[in-house]
Amino acid sequence: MKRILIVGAGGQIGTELVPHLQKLYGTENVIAGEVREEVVEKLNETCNAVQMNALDFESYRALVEKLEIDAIYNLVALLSAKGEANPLLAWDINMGALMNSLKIAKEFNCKVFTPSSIGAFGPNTPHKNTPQDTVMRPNTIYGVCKVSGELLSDYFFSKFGVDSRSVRFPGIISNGCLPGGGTTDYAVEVFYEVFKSGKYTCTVPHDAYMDMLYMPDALEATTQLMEAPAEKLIHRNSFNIASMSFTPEELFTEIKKRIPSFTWNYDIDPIKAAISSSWPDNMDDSCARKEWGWNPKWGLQEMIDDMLKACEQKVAQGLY
Ligand code: AKB
Repeated sequence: MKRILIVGAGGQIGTELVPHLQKLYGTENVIAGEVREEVVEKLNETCNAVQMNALDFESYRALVEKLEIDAIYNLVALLSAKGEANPLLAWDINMGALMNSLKIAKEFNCKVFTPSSIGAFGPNTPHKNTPQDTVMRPNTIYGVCKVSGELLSDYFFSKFGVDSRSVRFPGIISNGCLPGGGTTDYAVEVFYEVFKSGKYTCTVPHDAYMDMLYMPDALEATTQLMEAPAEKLIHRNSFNIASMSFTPEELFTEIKKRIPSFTWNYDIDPIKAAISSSWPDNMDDSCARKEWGWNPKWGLQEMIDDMLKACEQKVAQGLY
């Protein structure tokens, strides 16, 4: 990979993937594409950013041609809870951006990375040690898009030879940019609220057990998979990856051990409750380990310590 375009670069993953890729491939070779003008301005302070709309095929295609892009990271998506509020829009955005990315990649021989998610699984999926290949009947539009996206990406590989790759991300915990509209967002928001108000109201049930992942491992997974030798990949779209699983109650209890004054309560959002109960408890990630060496470094305890340190500073600086 020499020239990389990150599409949807201003979101939770993109904000941290941009500097990660800059370190690996050189600042001048990483271009951050983003639709929101004010976010493009902010991105421009630290990288080459361009205003683009992934749903506008002709202008997206022209940009890839002009910049001689050879790898696309397509991060455009409405997340699970937001998707349920507007399912038809979620389909148009999530699938429209992916289809355009794949068509353009086919024409210009680009590699493509697209995140899938634990949201690709559904209520009938085995929840414990969820296998790589298993029942996938999600009942959210976000999940329907993720399964469709996995199949479409595999199809573009087998039919047209597009080098498409993907991981099924758990809920990602990070301190660069807040997520928005996801079911797992609580596990990020709480770290800021600890320092802002000392209390947190959680909209996900206390016992909703879900896979989670710390951002440094998410970034490592992305670049490790993209650099993996093609002949080693039996699966492509998409790999289970896992490092830790917990419930809200477990997370908050661990935080309280460090900040004894912290308190929390619950005000359950029924949509998030239904979504979280349909997702795996913990995925079997042995295929990712075998095929491209997935080996996460961050567990629950280290992640909490690191998040508390970072979020305390951000709140003190008035950044959140
Ligand atoms: C969401 O909660 O929608 C996302 C995800 C797990 O894909 N964070």
